[in-house]
Amino acid sequence: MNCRSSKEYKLAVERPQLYTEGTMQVLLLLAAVGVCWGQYNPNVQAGTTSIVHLFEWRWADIALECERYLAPYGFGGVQVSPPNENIVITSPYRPWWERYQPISYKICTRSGNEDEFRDMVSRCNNVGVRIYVDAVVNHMCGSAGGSGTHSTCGSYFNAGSEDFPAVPYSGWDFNDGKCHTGNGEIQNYGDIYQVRDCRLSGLLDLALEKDYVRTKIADYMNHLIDIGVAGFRIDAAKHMWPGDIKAFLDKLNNLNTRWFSEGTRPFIFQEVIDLGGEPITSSEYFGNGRVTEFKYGAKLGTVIRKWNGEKLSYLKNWGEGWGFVPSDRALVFVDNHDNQRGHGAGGASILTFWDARLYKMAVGFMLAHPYGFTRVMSSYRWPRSFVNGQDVNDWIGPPSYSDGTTKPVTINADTTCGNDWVCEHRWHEIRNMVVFRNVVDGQPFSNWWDNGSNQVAFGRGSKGFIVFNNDDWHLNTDLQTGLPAGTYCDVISGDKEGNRCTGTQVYVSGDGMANFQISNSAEDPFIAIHVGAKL
Ligand code: AAO
Repeated sequence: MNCRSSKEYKLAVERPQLYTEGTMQVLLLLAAVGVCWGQYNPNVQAGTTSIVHLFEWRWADIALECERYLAPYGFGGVQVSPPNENIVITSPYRPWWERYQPISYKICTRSGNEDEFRDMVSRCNNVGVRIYVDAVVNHMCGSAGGSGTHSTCGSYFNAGSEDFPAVPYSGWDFNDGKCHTGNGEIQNYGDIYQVRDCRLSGLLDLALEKDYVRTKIADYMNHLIDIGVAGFRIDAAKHMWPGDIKAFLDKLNNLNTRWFSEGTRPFIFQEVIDLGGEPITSSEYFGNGRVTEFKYGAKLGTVIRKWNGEKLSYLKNWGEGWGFVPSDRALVFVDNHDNQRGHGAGGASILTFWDARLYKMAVGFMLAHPYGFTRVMSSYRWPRSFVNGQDVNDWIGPPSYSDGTTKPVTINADTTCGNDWVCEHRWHEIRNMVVFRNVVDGQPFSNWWDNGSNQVAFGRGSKGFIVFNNDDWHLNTDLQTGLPAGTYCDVISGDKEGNRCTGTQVYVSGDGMANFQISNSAEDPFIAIHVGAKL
């Protein structure tokens, strides 16, 4: 998007004499509708509205997936795993979380090298699919990381002396002096100074108040921007002062004009876990970009599981009405790479691919509802093993060969993925709801209906309508859809292929009414119709 910088807006307010009346009006209008602040805009291509997290995928596979699947089905972009060099951990053997322990900012990981990364970014951008990088910049590796060249690119480091010559960072660049807990770790999330100045799980905490550190981080991010990425997830943002984040974001370049219009700012979404109950709130980070709304998946999971007396009918005021951050500040998701395996926060209510039936309903609800910018999770399978309610295999890394290299994502004849890649984004219910969201983009939330229990329905203006039956009895009811008369193909039970429907057909009469029947024992107890799947 082309838009004036916030600096210019500030100048216009402070020194209006510099601007003509017309320009002033445009600037004030842009500011009022909030589109002038580029970092909130996902920079997806017009007509696309969601991104997918291809957790631990290789760059070569992502490039192919952009071309063969994501672009054709209208996915706007991909969040990729951290691309910078990380520590190699062998006990346990190559856990996924080693990638959250940086050793340098060289583009060199199990997902691929810099050439492969560049190739992916170009090929995805060329088909209109954006790349978002998970930026791990709060810290380097853990204090117990040892010394040597056990890193994904072979760069030497010494965790004990805080020496990372491949950046370079030395002891001066870490926060040790600022942290006042006995062991240098965060011990109490109720203390905002500990959370920002001490070590998260023993990870060496960078001194982000130093201009040198900010510059090194900005150099890394600018390198990625110049390659063509569209934005960043800021890992562990809660553990950095909002002002320090702002300081390195202010040093970032505009996006590459090969794919983005002049003056486009990188999209920023910050990982701030705010479930309430801690002094640090996500609103402190709004000035920098969007934030991850963790309440979203935690609450939606509770409702769809019908825990704590929750019912789908309570979702009528879903969104800000549930105490979430403003919609235009939210990045939302049903589960993420942490809480799908008990890391991070969200708790037991989080729905994942392991609970496929409920999960599809949750993702369907998320993609139909207008709140927030949506991210779909795409996972790999691992052998879960619970001991006292804890998955002792929560560390297991991506499908890989015995030498630790990641297995490619193979595609089966039925379009699902092989090699233990789950590919939730290819489940036809989820993929079709990504399309649904694109079709209804910009349409208001409308025609809510509920039975006071767990049967609910709502529309998106005159473009789409969705009905859920999460009760233990049959649903059979006539509802106002808001859609033009005609025969629609339910995109949950099937697909529109040419002029026929492989699933249930829904007949909308001239007054917008339609009859819906959903068995409570259906594998997918929900129906979604939209004008793009009208026969
Ligand atoms: C690994 C080992 C550690 C070892 C360390 C260093 O597991 O034993 O000490 O290496 O050698 C990932 C893994 C970590 C891994 C790390 C580095 O998850 O296990 O450590 O890589 O390899 C906090 C942060 C949040 C973070 C989350 C995991 O605030 O930023 O922990 N997520 C990101 C990434 C994540 C990554 C990192 C950060 C580090 O997404 O993949 O870690 O780069 C409360 C706080 C939350 C806090 C949780 C942590 O949550 O509010 O902010 O998240 O605690 O448990 C209820 C509450 C909720 C509470 C929750 C849990 O739900 O309502 O507020 O309980 O208590």
